[in-house]
Amino acid sequence: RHCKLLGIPVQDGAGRMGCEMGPSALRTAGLAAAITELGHRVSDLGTLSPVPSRMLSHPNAAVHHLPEVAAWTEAITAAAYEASADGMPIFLGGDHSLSAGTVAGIARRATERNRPLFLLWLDAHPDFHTLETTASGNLHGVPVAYVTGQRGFAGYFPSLAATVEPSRVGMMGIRSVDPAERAALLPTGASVYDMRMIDEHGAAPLLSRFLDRVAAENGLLHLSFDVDFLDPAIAPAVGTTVPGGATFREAHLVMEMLHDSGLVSSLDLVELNPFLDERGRTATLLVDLVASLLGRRVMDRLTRSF
Ligand code: DIR
Ligand code: MN
Ligand code: MN
Ligand code: MN
Repeated sequence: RHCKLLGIPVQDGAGRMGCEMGPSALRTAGLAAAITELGHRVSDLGTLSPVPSRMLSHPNAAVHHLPEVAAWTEAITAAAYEASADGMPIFLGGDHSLSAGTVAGIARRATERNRPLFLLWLDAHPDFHTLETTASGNLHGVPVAYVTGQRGFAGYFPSLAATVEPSRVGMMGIRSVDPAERAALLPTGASVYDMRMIDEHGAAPLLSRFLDRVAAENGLLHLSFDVDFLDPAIAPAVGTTVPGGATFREAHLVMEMLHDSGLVSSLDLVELNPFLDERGRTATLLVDLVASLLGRRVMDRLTRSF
């Protein structure tokens, strides 16, 4: 594989500062070397810069940094489209508002290739607010609504060249959902695998079912990985920790299964806030999870059957 790293140091979509250091922390934790060791090629495309924004305000007074996030989204969409021409883009965040752009750019690419785009959202939150419903006003809470073409973004966020079919969205690790998000998500047909479902059934059968659908439709799969998918005990460096997240082994299993499927064609690593970390342990864990996604096994298996 040819992995292409692109730093996207946006932090205006989060409720506190620090995500702009995410790309640096991931590089410092050895992301490129970990990928190279697995026999893949790595190109570092560098880091996007903030772009000038125009005046923009929304009737929902809670919404903040709308001009900045809208301008970032436009620039990120173009960069993601470009990066997806070949190889596997890995977008280093930055807060989760960046996925409004990465998924939009990848969706345009998928449509041009006549491939359906599936989206796997690993997160404590569904990020399904619209500009009207967000109460925090933190725009990292809106990207899934935007890329699936929900109403209310026109005139604020860039218009989309292609949307993601909501029924092609899978979410795992969900455990903090606002009432407006729940109401809006229910009728969409998105597969929401919340923590209770992981407890009851295990992550593996839920993920298998989703991956079978991607394979059956010959789809492309974009993986969006929010640090708060993980339990805060193992991944403290995120501004919106929620107890009861994915364990170390659940997270690695998900990544290993994704590797075995061969379906993931692009990746976001988002919400890492190195200012909140304990000596880089969260960044290091993310690097190890990416290694699992790209073929490293924690336990090398002598046999696949038992
Ligand atoms: C919450 C938290 N639903 C909000 N969202 C977060 O602010 O809209 N997403 N933290 O990752
Ligand atoms: Mn500010
Ligand atoms: Mn998120
Ligand atoms: Mn989250």
